[in-house]
Amino acid sequence: MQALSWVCGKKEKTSSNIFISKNPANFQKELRSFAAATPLQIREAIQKAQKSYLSWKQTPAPVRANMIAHFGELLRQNKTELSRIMTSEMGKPLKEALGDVQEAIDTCQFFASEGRRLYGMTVPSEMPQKELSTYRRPVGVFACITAGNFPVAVPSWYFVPALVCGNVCLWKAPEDAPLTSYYFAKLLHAAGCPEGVFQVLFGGGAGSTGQWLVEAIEEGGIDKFGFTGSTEVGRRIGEICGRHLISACLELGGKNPLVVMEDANLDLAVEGALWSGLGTAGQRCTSLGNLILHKKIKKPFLDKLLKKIAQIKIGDPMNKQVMYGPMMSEKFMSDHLSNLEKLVKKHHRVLTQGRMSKENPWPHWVGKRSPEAGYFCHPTVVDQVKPGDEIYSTETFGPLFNVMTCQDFEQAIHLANGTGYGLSSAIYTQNTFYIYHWKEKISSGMTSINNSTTGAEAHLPFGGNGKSGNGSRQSGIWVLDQFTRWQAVNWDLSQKLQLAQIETPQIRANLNFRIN
Ligand code: UN1
Repeated sequence: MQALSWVCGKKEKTSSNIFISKNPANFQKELRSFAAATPLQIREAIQKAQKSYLSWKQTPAPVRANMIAHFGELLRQNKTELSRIMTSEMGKPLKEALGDVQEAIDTCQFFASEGRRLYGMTVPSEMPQKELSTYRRPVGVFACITAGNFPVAVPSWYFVPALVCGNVCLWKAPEDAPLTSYYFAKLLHAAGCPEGVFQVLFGGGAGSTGQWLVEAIEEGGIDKFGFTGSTEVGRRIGEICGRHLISACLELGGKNPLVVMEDANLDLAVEGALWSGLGTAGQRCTSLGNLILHKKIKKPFLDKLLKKIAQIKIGDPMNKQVMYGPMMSEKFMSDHLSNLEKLVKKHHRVLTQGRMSKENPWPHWVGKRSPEAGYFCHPTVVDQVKPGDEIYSTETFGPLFNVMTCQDFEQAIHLANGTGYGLSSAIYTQNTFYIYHWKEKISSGMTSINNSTTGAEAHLPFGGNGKSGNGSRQSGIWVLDQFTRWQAVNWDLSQKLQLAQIETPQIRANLNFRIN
């Protein structure tokens, strides 16, 4: 197998820093080996990006956006192949992988026309013969680290608007999905994006390319940083960016609540909880963390939900019937298993848990191989969780969610807001009083009413509060503020020195004007 390294747009055949992309449903199957970018290669990539910026920012925005329209079209043409690569590389079911690519196509469609807007404003001046206007200007070199769970949609949320706005991009692609990332970059270049304008760096996180890219912020040359991943790492990136006056776009963890009130449509809420909790094997930042059930419906609701869970099919992610496939990698599986050991206490009631095996089988396993060939884990529901429990406020990122009981609406809000995170949330109810107050009082950046915590649409602002981020938002028109800076222009045509905020005769004359 040949190592694939693609730094600064060129392939290098050898490197001492090799890592291998494996199929998590069958880890004997090695997909491709990759060479991790070194600190020196990162430096070279930053220099190349700086050079490329000079011409890319001069390229008219509608021309830049045409390239994105073309990229969207190539994604559409390659949707099935790219989705299949994604599924075999990071294990999400094929139908979800198709949805992941579709999200990127939708993002391209949205921003392809934004290149013809990127509106500024004209503003009236307080002086005669003077024009005031505002322009969105690109920020410069944008470096970004994304996670493997959304290997096409999430990078598109960053890079599509960043490129339309005139920035140049350096991407540390996820260690768990390098082949998918390689394909993404190939399509972007095939769409006409110059190589220096969009560069990919392969490698790991701590102690590897990701860490070195963050350290490169200290050397100058990076103007903007994006990160999707854990709160712990995001906080460190935010600190470094803060020291260098670089604004970071941080999309971090979640402990997302889903509340079911006493008047809810229970069957609908069961579907929502199931999908929020176990879709993508719980490996979404928007996955369900705490299921908060009103005491009046707790028992019938949980009975229905557990019955449904007992019937789900788990296994080969290429099979259309599976609810979820393997964990993304051995690391994600072992983190999940150690969470179970660390966080589940004696007073909790737990439905099935652990890694799937011959000794610990799942009754509705789907697949030709045995589950031990991959990183498959049981669904875990932890009941009787209390606000003081560590598991209540710790992100677990696996097929696991908690169950809590609330006495009334006020307590539901209190439990929903109490974890310190604030990414996504959901409530199931028909009561307009509850809905009105929920929208106002829930502290998360995104909330759903009678829908799941996951699956935000591609053109609404995506992002969180508290430990879920630094207030930055992606997607839709809101992300433009991440990738542009406002420039204010004063254009004086009067051939006089007209001054604002100084009492010149002209200003006095204006101030003295009275309506009799
Ligand atoms: C993530 O897990 O980082 O709303 C992103 C959702 C998806 C995106 C998740 N559209 O669940």
